[in-house]
Amino acid sequence: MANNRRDFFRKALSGAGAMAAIKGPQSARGAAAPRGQRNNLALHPQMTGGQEVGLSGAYLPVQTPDLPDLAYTLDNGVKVFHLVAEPVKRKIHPYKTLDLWGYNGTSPGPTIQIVQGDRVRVIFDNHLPEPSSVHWHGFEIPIDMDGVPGMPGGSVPPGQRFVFEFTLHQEGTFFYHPHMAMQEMMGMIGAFIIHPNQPYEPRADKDFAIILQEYASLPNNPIPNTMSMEFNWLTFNGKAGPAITPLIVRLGDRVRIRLINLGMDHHPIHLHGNTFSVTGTEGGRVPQSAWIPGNTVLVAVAQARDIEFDASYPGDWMLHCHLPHHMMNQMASTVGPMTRLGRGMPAGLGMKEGMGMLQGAPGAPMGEDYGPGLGRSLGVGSTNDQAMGNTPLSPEKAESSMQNMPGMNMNSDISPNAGSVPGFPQDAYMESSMMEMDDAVKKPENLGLPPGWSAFMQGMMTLVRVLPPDEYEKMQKMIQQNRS
Ligand SMILES: [Cu+2]
Repeated sequence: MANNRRDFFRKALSGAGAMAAIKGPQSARGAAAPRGQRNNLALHPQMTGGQEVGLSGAYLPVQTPDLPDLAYTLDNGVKVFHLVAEPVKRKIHPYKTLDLWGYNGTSPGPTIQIVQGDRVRVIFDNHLPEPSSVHWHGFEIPIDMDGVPGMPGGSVPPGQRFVFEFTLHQEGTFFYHPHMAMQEMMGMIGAFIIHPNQPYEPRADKDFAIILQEYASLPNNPIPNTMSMEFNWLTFNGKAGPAITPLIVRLGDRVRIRLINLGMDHHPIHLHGNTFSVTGTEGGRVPQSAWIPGNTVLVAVAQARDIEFDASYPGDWMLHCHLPHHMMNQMASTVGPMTRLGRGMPAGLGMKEGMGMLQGAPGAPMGEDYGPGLGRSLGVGSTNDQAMGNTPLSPEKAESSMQNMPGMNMNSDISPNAGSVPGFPQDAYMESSMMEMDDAVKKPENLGLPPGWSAFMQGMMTLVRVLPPDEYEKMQKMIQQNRS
């Protein structure tokens, strides 16, 4: 049914009908929502680069790469949003689709954008099979609108509706999520941007939002293990590198990136080749006198951090979490027969071993006794009895997929006795994660990157592409064509 609805809206959005269905000022932003999404198309006041204005007129809309905005209607000056919690399939990578929970057909949920001082009504429908809620993280609103269990709207039964309404006097980078921890780990979060009614100085030309998430999902299993303490898929806006759409900016632009974290880990987000200032937190704008320069900002769980910089240096600059395990995809134990012999091993261990706490248990900790199961499960379900490998591909397929990759050719770059060297493989992930997939992630935003680039982008990793004006204009044209 969801698919039918999506098809309907996709068709509708290609014509003029959809525009009439959504009230509010029109802008070029109307074409910017990803294709194939539901009616999340939001319209923003007309804006142009370099102008960031508050209530007096237009504002610079935040772009949330790979995610749509949530549309609103106006009811006597109140901005009315309709938020639906529901199960969602999310293709986080060309070769990995997860069964997540999210909102309005996407996970993370769509971005909500309003202006400081707005009165907002959110009609919340729970289409999940268990109670859910919406908590407005950081909002200074009446406690009966806080969306926590015990309060109205804090535990909305399946199939039920609750209507939130409040006036927002704050500005900054906020987010919404259920006040149910395991639902958060199934993907349920969305960005909530409150634009200031007096523009920030200096004004930004580009404004992006990125939500940081993590999932534990072994090969061939689409359902994240929300009890895991070890995550092997790390995402920006619900995509893992190289599937994350790069941030496209024009040389000379002032760029703001809003980073939002809701998961089990903290993420030190690092930008190459540029020094930025931390200009905002989950509490709003930081006064300029308190800005901190840096190239890495730690975004702790439940925090937001805004960074800003002038894009003065042309090039494709990496933006990524610097935790080594967060720059990888499909991480799995790289020791023992689970990886090397192709037949796999049972991965399920009991609570003690599965959580990585051996506490004097007999056997070889990283060998066949425990290696494959460490940190992966609670010893329930099929992983307990079935042998499973760590790689989605056979060694032969993995090898052929990277035959032409410099540094990744098994025949020339891996020593013949590699399989018998303890600890192998480490950076030669030739049987699992590191594969060239340029064609699978082809889109205008990736044009001009060197062949094989996709093999080196994994986990929480993307590019800030600082393009000279002529290249920038060309790419924007192609992006628009691709969307229309
Ligand atoms: Cu990280």
